[in-house]
Amino acid sequence: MENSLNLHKKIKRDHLNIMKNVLIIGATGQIGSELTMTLRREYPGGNIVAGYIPGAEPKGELLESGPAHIVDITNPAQIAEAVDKYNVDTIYNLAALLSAVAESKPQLAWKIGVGGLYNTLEVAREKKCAVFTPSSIGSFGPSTPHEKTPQDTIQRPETIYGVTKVTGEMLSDYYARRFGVDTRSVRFPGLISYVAPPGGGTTDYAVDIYYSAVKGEEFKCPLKPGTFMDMMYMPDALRAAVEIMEADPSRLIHRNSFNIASMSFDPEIIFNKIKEYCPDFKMTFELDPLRQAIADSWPDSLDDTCAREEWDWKPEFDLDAMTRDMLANLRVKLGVAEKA
Ligand code: AKB
Repeated sequence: MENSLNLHKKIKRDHLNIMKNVLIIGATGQIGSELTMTLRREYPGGNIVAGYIPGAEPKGELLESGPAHIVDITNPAQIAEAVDKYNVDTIYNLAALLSAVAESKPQLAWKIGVGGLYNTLEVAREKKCAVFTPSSIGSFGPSTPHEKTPQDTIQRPETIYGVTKVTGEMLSDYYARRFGVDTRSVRFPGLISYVAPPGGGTTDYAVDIYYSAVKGEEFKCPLKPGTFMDMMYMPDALRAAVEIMEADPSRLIHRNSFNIASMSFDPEIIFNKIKEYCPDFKMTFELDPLRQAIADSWPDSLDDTCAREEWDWKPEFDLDAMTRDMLANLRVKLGVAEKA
């Protein structure tokens, strides 16, 4: 298991001389802010454009290390303008409302998740771009087999987030079949990172718990013991997003969207793991009924055999490696010294 700082060395280096011009829509969000920097390291000769909406402007390194352009995904002209200006060949579409927040704004969730994807695919069709749009464990529902959920199975989610994700998978496959647009995707588990906060997901607790541990605060867990979900450390998720877009297309039987997995745990398992390194850490339960209902409807764990077979997907981080890296990096970020 490796330190996340080595991430950029770990993505397959046989693609070093690939020249890519990439537009990241939603570049200042939880995934986008790190993916944009990863892509700038991966494709140093290309235009790696941070697409953002007013009010969520890129700052610091993200702003200084490459071009940025206003791209509201609900405005197709803005997507087309950025693609033309920077000669973009690949679009990473990361615009979405996460599962819990989407339930309070279902119309907006659809407008961004499905309307925005349609706009992106239409620009991609006209201008011949490849498109990555993440799906999620949220694309499954209560009638899906919950353990080792297969790649191809029942997808009848009961959240608006899940409905937009399944629609997105199908629309992306349609554009690949019907128009030859190179659409590819992975189903992300809950993503854990010390860089940018998630904001509005069902799996957010697995990030918040590390902040509480480092700050020396008691953690109030919104989900009950026994609530298992797939989770992944951000460096693995970023590598997956790059590797699927670089995969040999002749090997891909699936496109939208691949199950990927690295670890599955419930609140007590992650708490006990953190406690190994922070012995005074305490957790109580203060349930959030909305998040609990959503989590109960999602799989406990995914089977990612197809991703392993079709493009050699393999995670690097398990719960222990992630916990050590999260705690070390959060201590630096929050300026907290490790207890002797
Ligand atoms: C959420 O909880 O909504 C997301 C997801 C699993 O897609 N993190």
